[in-house]
Amino acid sequence: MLRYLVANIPVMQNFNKSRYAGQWYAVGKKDPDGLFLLDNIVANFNVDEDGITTATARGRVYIFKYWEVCADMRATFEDTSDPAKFKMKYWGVSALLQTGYDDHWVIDTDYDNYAVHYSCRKVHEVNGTCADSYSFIFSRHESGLRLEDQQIVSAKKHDICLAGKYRRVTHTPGQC
Ligand code: ODT
Repeated sequence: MLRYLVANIPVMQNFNKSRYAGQWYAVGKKDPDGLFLLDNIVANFNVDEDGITTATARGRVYIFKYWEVCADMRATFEDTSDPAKFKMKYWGVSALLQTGYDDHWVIDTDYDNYAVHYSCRKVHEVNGTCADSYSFIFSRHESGLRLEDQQIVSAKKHDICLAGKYRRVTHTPGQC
């Protein structure tokens, strides 16, 4: 199996979106082309009683390359035939922020400590690999991943062909 084809990327089996709900701190990020969220990124994933999934996120961004603001983002999630693969429509509370419609795939999570997210924005038509991806490593803990989760997360980064491409996402109290 050619893992580097977007269609073959392994995602979380038997994903349970209700258990994924709640607050997540981004602790690592592989940026897409034209990066948006820089640091202090915290996301809240919500599933209501009808199964409707929404999220909010906050993080530090630069607008027009030099103007630093804390972005308040909103998103709605559409289910697909695979429970770990969503389509995410997102927009900013302020109109100056990014809007978009991205894949939101859950590669792996234990729900209580870590989650590995992946999104491919553009698939190469010729060879099926990803031409523009981004990925978040989320932790339930602001302090980062527990030692025992770091190995699992490293293996998953390798599985999605993004090992070595992540940067650390810092959290500075009071910044956002
Ligand atoms: O930062 C970039 O460079 C690309 C990222 C663009 C997407 C930002 C939009 C966030 C919208 C709010 C949704 C957050 C969802 C979080 C979900 C789950 C947390 C585990």
